[in-house]
Amino acid sequence: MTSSDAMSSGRYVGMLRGDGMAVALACARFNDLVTERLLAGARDGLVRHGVDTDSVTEVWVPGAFELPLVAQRLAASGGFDAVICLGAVIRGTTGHYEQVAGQCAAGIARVALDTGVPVVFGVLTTDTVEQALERAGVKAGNKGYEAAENAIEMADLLRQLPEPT
Ligand code: INI
Repeated sequence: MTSSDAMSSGRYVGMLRGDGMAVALACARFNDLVTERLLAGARDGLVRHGVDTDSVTEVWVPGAFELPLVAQRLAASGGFDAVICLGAVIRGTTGHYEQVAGQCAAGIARVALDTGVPVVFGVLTTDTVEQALERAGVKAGNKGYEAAENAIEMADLLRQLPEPT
């Protein structure tokens, strides 16, 4: 569906067409055995759907808790069509799982609403490292890849929708 089709039908659907898009990846170093795989999956998803490798920016932060601040800087810069946050919060390794996971999710949602830029939650929240690895490409898909698709779909949808007044 093209933008003009959408205008005439009143139906908007984001498509997986990443050509011409600039995307930022914010990745947490904590549990990097998992997050490196999410990053590889996200890069794969972006390139497969037409995003030029040179238009992908990669930024590392210490842990998932730091993702919202960096996402906010990236989104507010005006230089990106979407920001993808990647992390792995694993219950088994922390006593403050709920706080880290909760603040990360809430912060990311807030950045998207504050900036109007799609900010995707590509953060695994699992009980064990094994479960996280499974969802990072070993067995049950790759959440990084899915995050890339969500980012492109949302960025494409927003480029079709009317601008805010
Ligand atoms: N950060 C993570 O990304 N994943 C975790 O599982 C985790 N645990 O287990 O605590 C974690 N903690 C660090 C946190 O994100 C911050 O970097 C730290 O609290 C400093 O602000």
